[in-house]
Amino acid sequence: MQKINSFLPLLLSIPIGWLAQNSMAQKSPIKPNVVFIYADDIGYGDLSCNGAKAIQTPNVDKLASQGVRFTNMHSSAASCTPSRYALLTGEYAWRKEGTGIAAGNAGSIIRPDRYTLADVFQLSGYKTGVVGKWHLGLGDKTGTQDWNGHITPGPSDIGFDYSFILAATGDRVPCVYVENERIVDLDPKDPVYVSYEKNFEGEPTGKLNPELLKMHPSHGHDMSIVNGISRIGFMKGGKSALWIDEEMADRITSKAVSFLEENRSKPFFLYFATQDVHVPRVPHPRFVGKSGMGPRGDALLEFDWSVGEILTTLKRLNLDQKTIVVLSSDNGPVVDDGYKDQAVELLGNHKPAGVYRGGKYSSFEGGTRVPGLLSWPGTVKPGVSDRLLCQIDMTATFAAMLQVPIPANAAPDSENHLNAWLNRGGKGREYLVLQNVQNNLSIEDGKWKFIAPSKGPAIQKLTNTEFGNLDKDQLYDLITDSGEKVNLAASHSDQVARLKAKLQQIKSK
Ligand code: NG6
Ligand code: CA
Repeated sequence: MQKINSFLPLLLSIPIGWLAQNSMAQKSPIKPNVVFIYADDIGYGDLSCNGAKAIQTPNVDKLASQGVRFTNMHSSAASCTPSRYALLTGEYAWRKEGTGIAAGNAGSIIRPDRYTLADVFQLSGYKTGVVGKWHLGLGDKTGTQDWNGHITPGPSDIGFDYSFILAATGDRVPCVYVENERIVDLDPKDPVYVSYEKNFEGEPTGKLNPELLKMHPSHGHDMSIVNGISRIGFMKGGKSALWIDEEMADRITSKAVSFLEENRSKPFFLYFATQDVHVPRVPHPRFVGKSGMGPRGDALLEFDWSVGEILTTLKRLNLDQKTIVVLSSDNGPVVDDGYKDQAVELLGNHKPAGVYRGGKYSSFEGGTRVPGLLSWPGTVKPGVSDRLLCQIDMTATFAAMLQVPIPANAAPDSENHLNAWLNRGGKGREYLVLQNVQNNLSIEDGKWKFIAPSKGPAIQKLTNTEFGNLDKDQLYDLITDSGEKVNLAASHSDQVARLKAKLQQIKSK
């Protein structure tokens, strides 16, 4: 209620004409449930529905065959925090300071006054929940949170009725679950302390105590040790609350399933963000060795299992025809992201980004062209769609579906592409701006992709990732050269000039 009140002035600023026109369009919108499954670091080519041969993802494939498989779906950025920021706010993250990869003790990046994707649903009478990886900061200010109390602001201030989250990532402290903004299973006599500056006296680290590790870092990740794995950042205490990586998929999937069960009789929106297949990749023993590709492949099987649990639950609750399931990933794939988990050695011929160049962190397509699936059995026609789509549009698209106006100045970069998302016509996006990990921008427009010149490094040696940076203009024809191998900037200066100007105009909007 408080939230509705806080948006009233904004809603009142919507022109009367708009309201009249749109309320006449359809009196009461249908309110399907929406489950958004957001994978972490899963590449376009990691799923068998997208052509992977070395790995089989039957549950994801089932979702693909009962719905629409998008071949040109993008995350807004090639890393996690900016993609999630854009997903929830409908604003390109490069417009906003402080939206780079967040530390585990970052303060809330999306402040309570922001209108979000979750608000679209909550203000339409949905029950809203987020389960899994958050990585958008918690609490008021970086480094000042009291982790032992109510860590606020948090998801409940930006539209989520329920939350069960990892504050940041699996490889960052604090390694605890946070439910409705309080650490789960915390013993008040053993409080949690977190620092991203210095270690706590007497606490072992991966750097100084490698003998305590069951998985060793390949780069970074050599600070506090939790469950035999050293992480980014230092923490102390909270022994009874520390997560066990091997149980994480079970734990968050069962929370997601409970959310579906508890809200079966009202419309709900569930944002289910898996930790798979981000590092550290430590799947449950029942998946270990099953892919033949080591922990990264096994974590892909675990992800597929989680998807299966969601689909089975919807079916069991008789909700499958009433529920839209969307599946995507926050950025492209990376093989060695900081732990010696044999991902490189056991990769074989598998191509995590499929035919695309680059991967996580990159301006090339591998950075942001990610899996995209949507199913709504009985309503959405199954098929394959090559429309240019982006997760940033979910706010405007679902607002259109629910016929709710978006407050003035909210979700400035989010576009309504409901027809394309529901596979009933619609052209999709005309253009899309993307950012790599150094915030270098590129723009896709029809068949063209222009990557702005950058003095940033071409390659990150540690992860063996191409960033897509070059100190000259880059122009690729994505239809004839989806692998972005031939830079056409010199021979197509007209297109370069046009896209440069367009990018400039969007930036100054
Ligand atoms: C990097 C980490 C990487 C991963 C990434 C964030 C090091 C050396 N590398 O800084 O392991 O955590 O941040 O990934 O620390 S993301 O998917 O959440 O954006
Ligand atoms: Ca990620």
